[in-house]
Amino acid sequence: MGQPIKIIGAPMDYGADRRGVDMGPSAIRYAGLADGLSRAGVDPVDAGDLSIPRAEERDPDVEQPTQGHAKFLREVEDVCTRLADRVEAILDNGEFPLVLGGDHSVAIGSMRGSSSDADLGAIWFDAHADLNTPETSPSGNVHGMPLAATLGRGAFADMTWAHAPRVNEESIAYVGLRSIDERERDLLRDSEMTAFTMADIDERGMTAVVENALDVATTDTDGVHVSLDLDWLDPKTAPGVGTPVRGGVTYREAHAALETVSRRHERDGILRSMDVVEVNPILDEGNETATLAAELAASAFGKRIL
Ligand code: 6HN
Ligand code: MN
Ligand code: MN
Ligand code: MN
Repeated sequence: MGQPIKIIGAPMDYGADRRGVDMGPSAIRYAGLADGLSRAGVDPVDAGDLSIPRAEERDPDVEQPTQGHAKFLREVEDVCTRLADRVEAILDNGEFPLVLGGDHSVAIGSMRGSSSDADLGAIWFDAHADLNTPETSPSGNVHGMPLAATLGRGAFADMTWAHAPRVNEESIAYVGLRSIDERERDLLRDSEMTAFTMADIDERGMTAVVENALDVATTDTDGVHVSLDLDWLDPKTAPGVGTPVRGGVTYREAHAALETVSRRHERDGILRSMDVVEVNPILDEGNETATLAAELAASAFGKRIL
């Protein structure tokens, strides 16, 4: 057994419109995450959940940034600050942080913590670009903003809890993009990030695309953060998500992607942290999206068919 894996739940749904992603950590555990990781040959230790007040007890619109709109931003700040501290402490202890969301805004905390002592690359497995700022967001939902927050774009520039100066846009690669808002597209085009869309996967195949994404995320960095949003998959395979987009990756492509990450990790020890987000058990069918989330985590840590 290699480095112990510390599982930490962040049952928060402040960043999403639909209630239910706060149940993601429970559903992923129930689906057999720890067993799957053990069978993959790693040593999982469950550190439990961060305690997070229910959204109903909060007012979504207090203390907004001066421009634009970001709902529950103060609550997201509180959770992500605590999460970043936990992630950093886990790494300082020689363990691997595996964060269970929660909506995708938890990645702000994961990346901030994971990059506190390291230059961090990232691979973003997602249908969406998550690059809106409070100024460009059509929804005001912070789960559409975590990369803008990490990179300190727009209103996030002065928010030290969000901006992670040791994450550079040159070291971020998207895999599987297929839904981008209009103003978000301009932000992406003007950036140095690498974006592999579904069309790239169609043309070149998943394994080649992920190898390329890993090259991007490992160049001039000390390690890689993998952020896995379950709406990356096709909604027929992963129905339990709040923002489904047709035309996503298949069951087999998803496993191939995480197996490619795992092979590179076995060779070069590249992985530093990971989050698995946006599982919504209320919208799921028979916990299959949570089950897939657990399986894909096991694939990332070395589960093989033979
Ligand atoms: N996610 N681009 C849309 C928005 O509201 O900003 C959707 C974001 C979805 C975010 O799935 O993590
Ligand atoms: Mn430290
Ligand atoms: Mn996302
Ligand atoms: Mn998404």
